[in-house]
Amino acid sequence: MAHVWRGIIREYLDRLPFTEEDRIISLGEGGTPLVHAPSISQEVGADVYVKVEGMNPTGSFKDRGMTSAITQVVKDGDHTVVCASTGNTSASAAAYAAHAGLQCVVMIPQGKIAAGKMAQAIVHGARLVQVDGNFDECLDIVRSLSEDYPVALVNSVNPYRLQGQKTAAFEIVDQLGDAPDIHMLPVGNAGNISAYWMGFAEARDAGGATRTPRIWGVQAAGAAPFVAGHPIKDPETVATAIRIGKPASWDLAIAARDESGGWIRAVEDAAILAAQARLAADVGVFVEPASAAPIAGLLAAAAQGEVPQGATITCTVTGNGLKDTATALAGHEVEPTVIPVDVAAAAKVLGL
Ligand code: AN7
Repeated sequence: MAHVWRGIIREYLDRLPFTEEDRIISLGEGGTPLVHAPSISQEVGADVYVKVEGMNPTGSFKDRGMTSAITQVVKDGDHTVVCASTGNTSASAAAYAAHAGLQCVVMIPQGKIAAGKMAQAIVHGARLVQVDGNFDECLDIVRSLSEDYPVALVNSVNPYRLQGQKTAAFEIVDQLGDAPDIHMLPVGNAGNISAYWMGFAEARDAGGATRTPRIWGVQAAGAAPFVAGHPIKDPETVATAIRIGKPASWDLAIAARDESGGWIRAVEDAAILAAQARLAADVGVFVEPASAAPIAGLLAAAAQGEVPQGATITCTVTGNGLKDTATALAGHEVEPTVIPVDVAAAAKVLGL
């Protein structure tokens, strides 16, 4: 019988803080493809794969952390969850809360989240509050709310989020048969880089992997606190998902960078958009802008001769391009040709 994927908690139950007795809140997340990228591999002189996290139920990697966070909320008997979000966390929290029968409150920076993500929060029935401020300020509000009121915080400062998200590293080890030489991913609030490092380290300690990869994190130039070495006040980037200036998991991300022998660098918005187009055209994977940052960072590192030749490099592409079609189409002339219902006219317009 074909193996049917049962979601990350059931698949990795022995490596997560849950048991068979728990009521597991799952939408079947995880089990995402690791897709080889031949033309990018050739350009950089390494074997490059993308871990396509946009294939998750709500279209981003957040679902891995949300199945575990919401499962714990249910276990604790709480009824309302709250989060701040640049869009994907709110979409995921709204969906998992709906599935569990919980209330969900989301705080988003006004005017700065992609339309698809906004639609998800709305259709899943979340109480949407727009804040005249940025993500960092939204996070300050929900942290205080969760301290003073009976609402459970499901941002990645909730340790159950990182527990779920670390399973992506387990999958990469399972898919490759060992850890890669280098793992790359975008860095915003820095939960995911922390979770991957935990996952790769656990995979090595448990014997599934013989080593840990170097972690190369990539930020947008206008929102690069790790590159600056301190929080920044007014982050700005076309990649709204990572428009974050004061990452919550600061120390864990620095540890991931340094213990792995890696780095965190920045790329310009233009390079992010070019990498997004390249992934769509060359690999057949449509990602949102933030997710293209690691590819832009990889191409930049290769141009400077810093990619070890023949290395195996995995890149997490974190979210689905369908969430933000406006940004993807902004540089395109969209002028569909209209023809009558006629084969000859179709052949003519196609130059056949
Ligand atoms: C597509 O949804 O912070 O460094 O509120 O949506 O773990 O924050 C999203 C982050 C990368 C950065 N790629 O991950 C939110 C939010 C995409 C994202 C990141 C996000 P972290």
